[in-house]
Amino acid sequence: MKITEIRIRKMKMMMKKPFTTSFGTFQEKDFLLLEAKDELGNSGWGESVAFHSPWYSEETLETNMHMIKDFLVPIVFENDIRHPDEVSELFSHLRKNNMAKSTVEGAIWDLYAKRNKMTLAEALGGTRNKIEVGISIGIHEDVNELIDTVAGFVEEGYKRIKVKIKPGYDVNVMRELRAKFPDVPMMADANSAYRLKDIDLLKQLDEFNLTMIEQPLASDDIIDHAKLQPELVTPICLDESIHSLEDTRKAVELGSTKIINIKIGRVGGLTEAKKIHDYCMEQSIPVWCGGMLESGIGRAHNIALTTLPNFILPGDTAGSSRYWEEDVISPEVIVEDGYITVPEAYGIGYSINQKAMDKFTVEELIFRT
Ligand code: OSB
Ligand code: MG
Repeated sequence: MKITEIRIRKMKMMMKKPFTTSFGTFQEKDFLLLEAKDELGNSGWGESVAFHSPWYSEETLETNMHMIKDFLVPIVFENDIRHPDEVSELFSHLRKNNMAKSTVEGAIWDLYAKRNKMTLAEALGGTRNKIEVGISIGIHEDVNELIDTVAGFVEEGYKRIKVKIKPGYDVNVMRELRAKFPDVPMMADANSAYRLKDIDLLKQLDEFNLTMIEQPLASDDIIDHAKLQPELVTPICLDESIHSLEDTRKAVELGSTKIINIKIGRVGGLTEAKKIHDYCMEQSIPVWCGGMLESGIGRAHNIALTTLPNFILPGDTAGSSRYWEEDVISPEVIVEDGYITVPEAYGIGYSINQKAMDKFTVEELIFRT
């Protein structure tokens, strides 16, 4: 297939409510969407999960723009791509910048699936027609407000509750939550807010029967996590530390992690995500799909990936209405009883809500061969 046109949209969407992690608060979401078109008039969409600021990783919307415009688009235009698995290969001589690479690769996966009249889930080898979902809840300084928020999402049917923690907002908060919700599957995400010296505090979390603790230590660490894991009953799940199949293998071999959070953008695209999934399945390491507060485009990619068989834990792919008054896709992503039904239309399976898409577009760049 020949890619003949690429359009990049700079987007700005307002979140319904601010979302706070140990590294910062999101309210306005600035990000990129990318549309790739082929010589037959098919079109595919990808989303950059890079944020406005380098909080979660070093990539930003602007570094992604630079990478895509100056390096990735020329490569895609110069090559005849037979299968989307070739894209990460074509990008492999360029270091890191995984979220930028994933944006382009994601659009090509969608395009490929549409061109071949299959769903993205089918193109990836997915086996489910509905996926089980959990929800990630940001830091609420008022614990009673947090409890009300959790109660609302439990009521809506979400299958597991993840809460963000940070130093000073951890054992105390989890104790109150566990007392209120004794049977709800629960986990905590520290987003790298602790160090090995906090081991006594982290051990106290074992009391609450958490499904896992996500990324307690440094964002680039696998060594200290390997020292921490044997001291805890609670399984560690790595998020920020995992950028590739190789990172996954090393973390698993060292015993740094018992569960992997796969984020398509963080690992450089769906092809690498699938490799990590397959390796973890062989190693009996469960995986789940993380979230980056995506619009409907990124959400649709996450849903398709989650149809693979080793996604056995509920992920963070909540419904559109959890984040947005109006999403850029139609229909929006709907969660019923803790499940999302995988769409049956070709490619990502959702249409573009053109009115919303245009309303939230700040700038559009067009590249043609
Ligand atoms: O660590 O998983 C994370 C949001 C922004 C940055 C990092 C993370 C998150 C979330 C929210 O936990 C996931 C979502 O609802 O999309
Ligand atoms: Mg996380």
